[in-house]
Amino acid sequence: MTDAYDPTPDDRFSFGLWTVGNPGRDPFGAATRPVADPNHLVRKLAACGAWGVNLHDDDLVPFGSSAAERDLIVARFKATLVAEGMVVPMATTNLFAHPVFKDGAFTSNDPQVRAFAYAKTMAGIDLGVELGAETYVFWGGREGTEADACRDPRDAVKRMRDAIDFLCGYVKDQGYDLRFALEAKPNEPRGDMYFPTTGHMLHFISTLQHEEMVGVNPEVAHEHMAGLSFVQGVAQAIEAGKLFHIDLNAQRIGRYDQDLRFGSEDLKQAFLLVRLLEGTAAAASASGTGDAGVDHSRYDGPRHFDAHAYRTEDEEGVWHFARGCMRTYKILAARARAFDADPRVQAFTAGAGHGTDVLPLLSGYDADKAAALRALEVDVNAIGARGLGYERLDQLMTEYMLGVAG
Ligand code: DIG
Ligand code: MN
Ligand code: MN
Repeated sequence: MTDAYDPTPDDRFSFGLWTVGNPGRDPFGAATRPVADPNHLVRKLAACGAWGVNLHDDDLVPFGSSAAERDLIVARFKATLVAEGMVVPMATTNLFAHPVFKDGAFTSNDPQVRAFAYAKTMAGIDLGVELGAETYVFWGGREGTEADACRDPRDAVKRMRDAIDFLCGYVKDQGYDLRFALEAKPNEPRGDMYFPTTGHMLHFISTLQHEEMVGVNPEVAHEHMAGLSFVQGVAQAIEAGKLFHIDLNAQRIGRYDQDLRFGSEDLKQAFLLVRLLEGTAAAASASGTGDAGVDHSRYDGPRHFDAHAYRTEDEEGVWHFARGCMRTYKILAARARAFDADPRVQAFTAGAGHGTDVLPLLSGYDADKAAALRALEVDVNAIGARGLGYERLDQLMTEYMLGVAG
């Protein structure tokens, strides 16, 4: 039985090979599922209605493969992609599994490790571009510390900047049409990781030599681990024109990186995130507040799930997991469109209309505006006593989410 929420390639949903291929291994137990062949995963993802598949270099070409072995694997994979009508929107490098990276890759104290990480990443970039990737993600899984005295954190920042600047230079020198997306995480597997949140990454990008080709790849679970609002962080990245990719999943606060099925935990934040990404919020607020020059551009990149099935599941459970990620996203998008179409909601996003006469004074300094602002008579007591109706708005949103409104 199919319905309006069954995914199609037009939805641009993508999964990493490492997600639907996760064998259920964890720090306390062995794999509960067989390791799947990448070509099998592509066929099953296509059958689920996914559009794209992403990969780390080692997910497709086992570490240490010869050039001939690599070419054979890649040729077969490309043939499968064509046969299944699937694309590779994003690629990345595994700079965290091999013991050589145990104390970091780009931030390692050992220049030889850093050199090897550069070379492995250039090869990974070549592979990604060969497969059609337009985005290259950097997640610094081992870039961090347990023994903080091991290096000056400022050296770590400088080394990371040298690496990203160098690799941007490589992409430009090769003439690749590729952008970088930096992914933050506060901890795990390292005790503390450098660049722990998307906010840290947004500043770091502003210090790069080729900042125009570098954005962020925020992940739901990672910002939640830091106790932050993922929606607000993503909104700031969109507003800065830096949301180049996104890792969708679910997470319960105060736990290890769970990478759960999208929407399976904090449904309200998932609803607000989908509302933001799909632009239903932007459309409503752009027509409402009259904020001059505020960029509410929506996100037009892949809807990528960096998540995996529960360890309890067999392969059938994995594909229920994958379909669940995509269906929940589509259901929430439909609910958000209905919510933002509601005149009562549009009245809110249009703003109560109070005090709009002072809007021209609030941007673009000049002495006249400063004088006018200081001469302004503001009835602070009347404003302070005014009810804002947010309980009604939030309950309305809850009822749209629960499907009893609209
Ligand atoms: C983990 O959150 C990381 C790795 O899975 C990968 O490097 C990146 C790609 O989205 N996310
Ligand atoms: Mn991720
Ligand atoms: Mn994660």
